[in-house]
Amino acid sequence: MMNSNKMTINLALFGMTQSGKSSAGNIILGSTDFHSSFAPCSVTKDCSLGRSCHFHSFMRRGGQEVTLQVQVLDTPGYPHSRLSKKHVREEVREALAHHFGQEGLHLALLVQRADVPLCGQEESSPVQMIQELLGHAWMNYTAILFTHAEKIEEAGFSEDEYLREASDTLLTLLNSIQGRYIFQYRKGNSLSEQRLKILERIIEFVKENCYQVLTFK
Ligand SMILES: Nc1nc2c(ncn2[C@@H]2O[C@H](COP(=O)(O)OP(=O)(O)O)[C@@H](O)[C@H]2O)c(=O)[nH]1
Ligand SMILES: [Mg+2]
Repeated sequence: MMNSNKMTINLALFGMTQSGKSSAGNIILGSTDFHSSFAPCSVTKDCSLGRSCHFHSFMRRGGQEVTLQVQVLDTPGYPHSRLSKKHVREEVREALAHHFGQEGLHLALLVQRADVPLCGQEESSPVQMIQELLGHAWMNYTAILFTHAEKIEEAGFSEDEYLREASDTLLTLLNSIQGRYIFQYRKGNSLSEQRLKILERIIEFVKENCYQVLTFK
């Protein structure tokens, strides 16, 4: 949503349980709104919306400084250890309609652990959940956020080498989403530096998409 000098970017997080969705949401928002912890099973059953503070003069548009606010929808992991696919899908569908029904969604982030190879496109993949919820235009509104990216460095790979040697499933997916990906490192950089780098990439994708949104009834 955009009025003269304020812009709200709406994001939704998808991915498997323990992929780092809530933690990524907290980094993006600069908050601890979402509960994030190690757990041997799926904990989150409900969607929840978090809002960032206003970032003044974060970007310029049409010669004007724009104040940016980011809204992030955190969702239950899928596959879920307690809830059926149908249950999770309907929960997320309602939340998307409730929070972004009119304003629209700018970007869905598929949160994927960098140290867990993405394998075949099975029935139970979070990618399929995104396709079912976003519809045929999903490819234009999806990016991958790789968490645990520090493991890539620890293994002595560069980002490019990692992507070159990635599974065919991942390469095909990246190809369909026009190479939109972000690496999230938990090392060295302060949280605000991490947030800035991730936000800059997100804005880049949203701009490339001409600020278009996907609306939900
Ligand atoms: N080392 C590392 N740990 C992470 C990263 N992202 C998340 N975690 C940890 O992984 C666990 C699960 O994260 P959480 O955000 O709750 O996952 P969710 O189930 O997808 O919401 C937590 O203990 C996080 O601290 C990351 O990039 N690197
Ligand atoms: Mg979570």
